[in-house]
Parts: sequence; C-alpha cells; structure tokens
Amino acid sequence: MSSFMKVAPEVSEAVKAGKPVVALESTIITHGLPRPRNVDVATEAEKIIRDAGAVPATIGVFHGVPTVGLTATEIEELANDDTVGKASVRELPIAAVTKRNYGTTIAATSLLAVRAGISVFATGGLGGVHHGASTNFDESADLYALANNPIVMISSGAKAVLDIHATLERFESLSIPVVGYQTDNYPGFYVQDSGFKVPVRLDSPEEIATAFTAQRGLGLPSALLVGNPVPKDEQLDPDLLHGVVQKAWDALDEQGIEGQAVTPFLLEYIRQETKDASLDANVALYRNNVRLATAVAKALLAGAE
Ligand code: PSU
Ligand code: MN
Repeated sequence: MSSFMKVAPEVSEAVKAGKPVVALESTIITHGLPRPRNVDVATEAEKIIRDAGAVPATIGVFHGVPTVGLTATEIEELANDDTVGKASVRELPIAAVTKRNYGTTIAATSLLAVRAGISVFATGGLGGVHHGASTNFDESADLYALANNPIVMISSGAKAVLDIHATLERFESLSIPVVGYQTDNYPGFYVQDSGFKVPVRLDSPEEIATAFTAQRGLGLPSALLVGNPVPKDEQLDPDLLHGVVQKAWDALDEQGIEGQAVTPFLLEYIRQETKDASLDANVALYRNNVRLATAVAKALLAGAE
C-alpha cells in the first residue's frame, strides 16, 4: 500500500482475512446531512454493518491524508469542521499540500475503496449528468470513477436533481452494468421510481454476488450499480418532489451557483422546501442501502469459498 493513503488496521486485516467489508463515503456526512444528524447517521451506518457481522470502512481525507476506515473521533472532526472540503478524485493529490479535511465523493471514495481491496460500497444517491449539461457540461466525476473502479455500488439511484435519462445513457456508453434490486424500475433517490426502467432485475444478494464475480472474472473495469429503492412507506411524496426540483433548478440559475457547490445547494434547497421530509427519506434509503451492502459483502465471500 502506498504511503499516500492510510488504511485502518481493522480494515486491512479484514480484507486480508477474507472478511466482509463495506465502504461508506463521507461527503454525505460533510455536505449531505445537517449537524448533528450527520454524525448520528454515520455512526448508525457503521453499527448496522457491525451488527450484521461485517467491518465498516468510512472513507475520507483526514488532515490531508486519504483514509480508509476513519475512527469515530476522525468522523466527528470532519462532521463538525466549518472549512471541510469536498474531494472528488482530482482533489486527492491536492490534499497532500493543503493538509485539510475533506469529505470524499462517491468518485473519490470508490477509488480509495478499490485501492484498499474493498468490494462493496453503500451510498445514498449517485452523481451523474446535471440538468442543462448539453450546454453547461456539468457531469459528475462519479460517472468516470464508476466506469473505472470495480466495486458493487449500492445506491437508491442517481440524485433526484439530475437529468436521469441522460445519466442512464451515460452509464450505458461507459459500459457500467445497472440492475434493479427486486424492481424493474430505476429508483428515483427520494422516491421509489425515477420513471425509467432498468435493463435487468436481480432479486437476492446471492444473484448480485454472482454477477459481480463474473464481472471481475472477465476483468471489466467498472462498478456494478445496484439500484435499491427507498422503502415505500418512507419515500418522499412523488408529487411534492416534482414541483420542488423545478423550483430548486430555478433557484440555482437565479443565484448563479456552479461547480462543486451545485449538488449540495440543490439538496439543501429541497430539504428546506420539504421541511426535512427529503432528509428523512435520504436517511431511510441510506440505512436500507447499508443493510443490502452488508448482505452482498457476505454473499460475495460465501460464493468465493
Ligand atoms: N450529498 C450531498 N452533497 C454532495 C454529495 C452528496 O448533499 O455533494 C456528493 C456525493 O458524494 C456525490 C457527489 O458523489 O455529491 C456528486 O457531486 P458532483 O455533482 O459535484 O460530482
Ligand atoms: Mn459538477
């Protein structure tokens, strides 16, 4: 392992011993959820994984060092740091100079997880093609990281603020397999259905493990995207979401927000407009994804025996 990143001993030992490990991102902690709920959710996610007999690896940049397996104290510092950055892949080398704390996006987290030998990653919603990308070129670096890092990625679809049709087209162009977990619909992040279909439906952690084992065996470079819908009784009201996304896009244009600030702005706007209902849905879907990821990590290892 290079000296440019740090892997917690518990994580590297688990990987070496063939124990199940689940990677978690930290932008959800630093930019996605408000305080103090961010620490609670991060702590609960790790507990869900441990209680099911696996090892959690929360990933972020701590004092400039990309770290796989942040300690509870490190997570707390990131969560409460007013100057914390958002690190996608291209910020990782810069952190060696700034020595700052950063939450890592799905892109940066999946790269670090794969470098550490981890096979499964749970998150909330993926980055993808932004609304208006045909003129503003705003596509998340998540797309390219997903094309280049072989990991099972459990999410509830792409973030609801994105151009979902264009995002699904990009997944296809980049040869990234996309499956629905117990559904034929591509999940819509805060809601069960994005309005688009998935090409394939898989119904158990074992099927997901089989597909990923074949994918790895063939040497495919990409992630396997598993769309796991938010439980129906915990989804955001789909009619409410539709109107609020439109308003969020208008506010974005009006305020001239660009670059890395776009996704956090849109999600925070929706949280305020829905009086925290979107936040509740976000937490619920995340929990559900952490559970499935743990089951997949175990199934992958059972299949390898
Ligand atoms: N949740 C948020 N804000 C974010 C993200 C999640 O509230 O910024 C992160 C995710 O980690 C995802 C990234 O990987 O946003 C995509 O951002 P961008 O569109 O800038 O690539
Ligand atoms: Mn962007």
